[in-house]
Amino acid sequence: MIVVGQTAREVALFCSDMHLGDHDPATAALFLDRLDAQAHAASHLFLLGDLFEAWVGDDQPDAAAQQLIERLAALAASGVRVHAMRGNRDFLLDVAFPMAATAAPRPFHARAGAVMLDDPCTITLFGEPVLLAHGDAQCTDDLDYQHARALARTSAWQRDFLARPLDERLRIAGELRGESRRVQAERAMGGAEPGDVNRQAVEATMRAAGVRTMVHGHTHRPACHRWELDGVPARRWVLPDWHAGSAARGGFLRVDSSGWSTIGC
Ligand SMILES: [Mn+2]
Repeated sequence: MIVVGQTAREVALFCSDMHLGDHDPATAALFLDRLDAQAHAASHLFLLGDLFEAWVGDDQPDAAAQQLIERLAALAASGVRVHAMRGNRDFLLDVAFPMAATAAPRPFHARAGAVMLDDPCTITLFGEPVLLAHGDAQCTDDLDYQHARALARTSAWQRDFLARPLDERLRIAGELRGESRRVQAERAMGGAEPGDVNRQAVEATMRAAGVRTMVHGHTHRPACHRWELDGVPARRWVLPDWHAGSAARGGFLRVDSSGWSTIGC
């Protein structure tokens, strides 16, 4: 169990959905700049999925990814405890290749000095159990997505995919992204909102974990929702996604001994 707050000086920073990659150097620069400004004061950093726009395996060739990995490794070396969770776009992050270790790329966690987190997982934050998740597993209204997610999380699917040459994996991922953009465009043109979490799925996940506070990303709808779960006050913090530009967005959730706060980009 990860415990933050054993001393009053500890500080946890949460973020997600940076979607970094060579397609968008401005957002990579924005995130790395804001990370530099905040992380030096943190004892624990939690990256809750979709760090990367696409991830075909730990040999993903993006220079932006390499920059983030180097920055995380430097933070880890300076004493910040770095944790990373897989999202729906980078669900192959730190997944072992089905080949001899000498032929496989060096795993993400070893390069970044990070500890990988299960989705969901519970940590203790200043004495309170808090559930961390990416958030896509709770979007249960989208049955097509949940079916695809379940398939791509099987070890058989992952072994088959990672056994393919890098060029082929990149080509397949490009085709899948095209498909995702097409579906998003169709949804947008139909006026429908992008998917959000399902309330019953959130409550079931929180009940199973025995928590009254949850932190997740994925939906790109930053907020702190407060309600009563089984008669007890509950909170659900949703992290923002990151995007550079004239209406730049992004930000961190910061927790220290004095409480919870958001830091915009
Ligand atoms: Mn996501």
